[in-house]
Amino acid sequence: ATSGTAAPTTADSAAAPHYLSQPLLRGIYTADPSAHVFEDKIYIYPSHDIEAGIPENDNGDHFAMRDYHVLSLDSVGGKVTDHGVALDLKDIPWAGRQLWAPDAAFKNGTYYLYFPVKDKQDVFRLGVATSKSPSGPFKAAPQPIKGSYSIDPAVFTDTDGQAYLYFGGLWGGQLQRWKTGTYDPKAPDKEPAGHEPAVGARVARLTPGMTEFAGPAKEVVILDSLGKPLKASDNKHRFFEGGWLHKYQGKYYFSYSTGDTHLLVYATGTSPLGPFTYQGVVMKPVQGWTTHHSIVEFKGKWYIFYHDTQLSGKTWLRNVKVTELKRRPDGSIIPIDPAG
Ligand code: FUB
Repeated sequence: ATSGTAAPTTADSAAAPHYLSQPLLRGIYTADPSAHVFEDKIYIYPSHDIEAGIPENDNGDHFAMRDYHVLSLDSVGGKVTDHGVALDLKDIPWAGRQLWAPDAAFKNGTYYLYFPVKDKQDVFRLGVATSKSPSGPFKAAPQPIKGSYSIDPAVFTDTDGQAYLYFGGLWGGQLQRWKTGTYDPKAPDKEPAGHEPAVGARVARLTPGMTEFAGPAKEVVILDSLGKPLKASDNKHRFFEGGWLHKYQGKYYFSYSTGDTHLLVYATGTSPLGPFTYQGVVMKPVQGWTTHHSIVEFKGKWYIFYHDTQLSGKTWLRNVKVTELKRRPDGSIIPIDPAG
């Protein structure tokens, strides 16, 4: 089902010969999978890709998604359940167009869905919606989160209970237009000149109520091995979009897409607010322009959820996948070759 409130459907992915490299779902196109363990299952919060008939461009206008479906897995390798429409564009009072990559969190009996969508002035903002169930349906707050902008929200809740919202994406994600802290519609569509500092993702602490920023968002700084902030020209290492934070053995791992160089990479630090020092590649290029990922621990193993375009061959009709994430004894991530 692609619209309306679909009844849950299941696909027996266990039947696929190479589960860990096959699309998790075939009935609809899904991308940008944010995975979390809730109620002893893996819940995936993906984008729901559709053929909108809009010509392809670098601003991503053809990614004109209109709703979200939540997926769940009892086990990695088991059945994938599509819980149907969890939130529809028409039910978000302030939204204009383009429901892009969401994420979710849980606190005190409530599930929170964070999502980017362009407002009626065509500026990306982040919204929040709530539900008593991890699969929704979610009810959107009447206004975007104050102080939020750009795309790709990702929530990390630290062991002390403090939640952080990471966000931002270049080019069509509009992050380069927020250099001064206010939206500059005349700023370039792409990036600053190469000698200028790279544009960083943003991070904000969430209030205990989870629906607001506790203070202004700050830039996530990525340093090179000499301790210098990355430059905009360093497009094999600099942040582009799709940030994700996980903690492993007390260290904070900030991973992200490099966009036009098609990599997933990571940097580590001692605080969730950064700075982070660049470490290496998480995943080599997939089929498609780029991928978007999440990293989650489930029953003693670590997994990376990501997408490619295996089912359609079109960059805007993607399918989510999962594979195991392996590390060396020092905690460093062993790069994954999705073709290998
Ligand atoms: O799905 C739309 C956009 O494509 C996401 O927000 C980006 O991360 C990229 O995957």
